[in-house]
Order: sequence, then C-alpha cells, then structure tokens
Amino acid sequence: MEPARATGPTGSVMSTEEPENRLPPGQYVPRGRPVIHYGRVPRFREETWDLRITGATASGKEHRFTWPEFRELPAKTVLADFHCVTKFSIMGNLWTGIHPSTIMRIAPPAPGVRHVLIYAEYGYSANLRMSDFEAEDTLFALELDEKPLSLERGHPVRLVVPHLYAWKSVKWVRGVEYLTEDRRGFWEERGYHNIADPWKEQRYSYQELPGEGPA
Ligand SMILES: Nc1nc2c(c(=O)[nH]1)N[C@H]1C(S)=C(S)[C@@H](COP(=O)(O)O)O[C@H]1N2
Ligand SMILES: [Mo]
Repeated sequence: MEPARATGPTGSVMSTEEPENRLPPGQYVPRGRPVIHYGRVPRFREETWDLRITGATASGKEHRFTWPEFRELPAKTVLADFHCVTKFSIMGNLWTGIHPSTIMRIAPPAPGVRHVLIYAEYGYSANLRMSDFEAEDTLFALELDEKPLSLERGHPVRLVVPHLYAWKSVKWVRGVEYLTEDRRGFWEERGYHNIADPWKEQRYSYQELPGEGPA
C-alpha cells in the first residue's frame, strides 16, 4: 500500500523537512520511544470487543462494530510525528488503520454534531472538534510501522490525531459519542487545553480563549 502522507495545514508531517525542523515549540526528541498512559493496560478479548458509536447519530440508534466487522474495514497509512504535552515528540510513525470518514459513512452523525468524545477501556476519554476528527491524518490505527499495535500502545485499536497533543490519541478505543455540544474528556477536565494544538502550544485550559472550550 502507498503511504498516504498527511500534510495538513497544522504540519503534523513535513516529509521534506528534517526531524529537527518538524518540532513544535517546546518539544524535544528523546532516546527511544516512550510509552505512557494513565492506569493499567487492558486485556483484549476478541469475542466481547466492540466499538460503539453513540450519541447524536443520524438514525437515533447506536451502532456497534464487532471485531471481525471493524478489522475488515478499508485501511490507509499515515506517516506522522507524535507530540506529548510532557514535551517529548516521537518522529516518523507509520500508522495504518481506518479513517474516521469510513465509520461516519456507516454510522453517520446527525446534522448538528460538531464534536466527538472518544472513549477507551477503563473510562479514559478525549474530546475533539469534528474538524479534527475528520482531518486527513486522523486514524483508528491497528498497526504501527507495519506491525499490529503492541498491547501497551493500544492493541487492538487506538485513535491517532497527530496534529494535536498526544493525550487526544486515545489508546484501547471502544467508543465514539457524537456531540451537538462540546464536553471535556479525561485530561481536558483536569486542566489541559480543550483544543490541544502543539503548534500553538495549547497545553493548559487556562490558555483557552473564549469559544475554545465548552460553554
Ligand atoms: N486510553 C488511554 N489512551 C491514552 C493515554 C491514556 O492514559 N489512556 N495517554 C495518552 C498520552 S498522554 C500519550 S502521550 C499517548 C502515549 O502514547 P504511547 O504510549 O504510544 O507513546 O497516549 C495517549 N493515549
Ligand atoms: Mo502525553
């Protein structure tokens, strides 16, 4: 498969640039590839795993993908850097997975939907504007560097939103809730920025301008 290079306006990938010229302000490239998350690594049970699409769906009904259904959806590849708000960046990750538009075609949102909340195992969550969810470089990733995701990196599926700080890239994802009004996720409720653009250094909620957070 040809890698689809994501070159969005926020510049999550600048394939022609050297890694040191691709760093958002305040970030550094560490040795190795750190793994971080809050809480334990969940176990994957194929028979009970599902991805639920809830909230303001066009049909008014919830949609449930089983693992065999989800795994078969058409995939694409995105080459992108990854920026943690604790200031390390992991450069040049090759993610393969399902673009949100594929899921939205099968389980469309109602017309007034402007935001989503992404849910993981154990109650972790992150909110996104629809425009970030639908961005070209956003992916429900099943593979990193052409190998299935390891358990600790989000097996079997994680969201990646490379153009936002990495807490928005929810590992072990299990749900998408369509929202007509914005609602904060796990870290957004705990002092982190509602939007989280690393190029604007949107790290903390006290930096939010009017209109950038839920009313
Ligand atoms: N479910 C879940 N996803 C999560 C987190 C978490 O605590 N739980 N941490 C986030 C944060 S803060 C970062 S930096 C990245 C780290 O991804 P990595 O472990 O693949 O480097 O995962 C994000 N996704
Ligand atoms: Mo992070």
